[in-house]
Amino acid sequence: TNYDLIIKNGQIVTASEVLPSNLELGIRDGIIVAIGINLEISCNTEIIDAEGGYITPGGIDSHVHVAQDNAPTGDTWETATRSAIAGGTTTVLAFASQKRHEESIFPVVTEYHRRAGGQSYCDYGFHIILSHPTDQILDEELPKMVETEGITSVKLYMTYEPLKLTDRQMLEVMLSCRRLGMTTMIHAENSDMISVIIDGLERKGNTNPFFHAIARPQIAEDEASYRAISLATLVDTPILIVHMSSQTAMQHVRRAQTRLLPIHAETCPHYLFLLSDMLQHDDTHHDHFDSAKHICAPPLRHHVSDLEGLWQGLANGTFTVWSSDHAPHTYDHPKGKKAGLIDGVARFSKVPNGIPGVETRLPLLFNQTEACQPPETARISLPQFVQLTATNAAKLYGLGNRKGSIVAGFDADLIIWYPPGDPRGGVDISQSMMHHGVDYTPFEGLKVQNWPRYTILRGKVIWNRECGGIIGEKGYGAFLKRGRGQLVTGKMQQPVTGMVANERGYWMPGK
Ligand code: DUC
Ligand code: ZN
Ligand code: ZN
Repeated sequence: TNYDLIIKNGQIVTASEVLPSNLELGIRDGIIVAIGINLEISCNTEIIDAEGGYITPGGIDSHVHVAQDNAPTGDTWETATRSAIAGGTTTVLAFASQKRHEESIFPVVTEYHRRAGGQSYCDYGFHIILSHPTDQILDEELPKMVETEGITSVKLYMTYEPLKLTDRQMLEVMLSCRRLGMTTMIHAENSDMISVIIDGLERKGNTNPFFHAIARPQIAEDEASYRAISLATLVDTPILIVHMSSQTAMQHVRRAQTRLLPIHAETCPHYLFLLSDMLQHDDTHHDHFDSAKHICAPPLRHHVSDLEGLWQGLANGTFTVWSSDHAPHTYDHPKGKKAGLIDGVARFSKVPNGIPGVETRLPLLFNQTEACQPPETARISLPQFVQLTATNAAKLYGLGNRKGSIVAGFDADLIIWYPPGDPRGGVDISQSMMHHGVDYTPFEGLKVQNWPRYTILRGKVIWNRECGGIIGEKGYGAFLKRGRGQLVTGKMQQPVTGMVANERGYWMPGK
């Protein structure tokens, strides 16, 4: 046996185990081919000594926005994926977004392929945002997308005028996804509640960035989340509610899971580490509008207890995935965040939503495990970290046969962390160390005790923090044709009384 690369002296972490450090990883042709003791070294074997550091699967960030039409500033595929690998992420799933007037989704996907092609440092795939789900798209095009493109997930919006679907449309999409084994992602906020509040705030001149958080209260997320779960239950379709920010909404998911419904949830670093005081006017800032840097939807919540509730959900398994919702907008640009500064007057409703975070996603969570904390303050275990950042996303989105775990036969996508307690791993997060294309990080000043030392994609070191930084090549990242998600089919519930499946798999009112 010949290995191209052997990694030794590391503690391999999978979704279920932390393995002893005498186990070595043998890699050939970009694939993990052996996990064993004293692997045979040949003259062309490269060796990396992990020095006792943990080795985790390369991160899969299943929710990033890159070069979408609604974001004229911010990242290109080059800058976003450069940022991803510097933070340990080896696969991103981004969005190809259909606009209302577009009658076919094939040109949409072609265009997003054009934007990403040859530009990516990491592997990537697309979800399709459906804003105009015609019968033609649902019946003819989606099946082709699954077969020819390996695009096996859609995202639906319940809010935002240009994107939002009616309940009926959501049901129709869910039925198609159910039939095709696609994963349905849902942005759950009640659109009318939010627009009524925004109009009222604007009439009173309450337009500073802080009012963004007032305009999108928890009840709007709570109601829409419960409605999404109800719709999914009616048609017996698995869903994933994206970027959940509040405990009350999360509890609907928890209750549904207790009933064995296939309801999945995602949360993101900003909802666990940041509060709405970041949106407050702050006199120490030179620039009083810079709280707009923290405008995202759902918004940052108000209380530490809100954060605590979400930490519980991560620890008790309510959340399936931890994604960044990387949505980069340049702050100091008239089409970026400052689109909300009109003749010197702040207008929160004109600020593009979203914050960058693809680079900081993994270190922020790793810092909450026993690798960085004493057992009494660790929020989650190392295997849970692996589940939330890689394994579950791979399974949910149809990559579970090749990515998301450290096992023989899988792609050698890996992070090697600094040895626990090694001061070289400690980082004060700041914009100056970021690799993205935007001019700020919302996590400025947060400290973490460890940072990816090496990022490895299909056996190649693409990030070496001490020696060269970004050493991968633009264009090495490949488009991933995905299979059907594994977590979307598993546990099907009995349909609501009175519904029977017809031969196409539709649940219809029975006799
Ligand atoms: N909210 C969204 O709905 N999308 C992108 C970013 C954000 O904050
Ligand atoms: Zn969203
Ligand atoms: Zn998003």
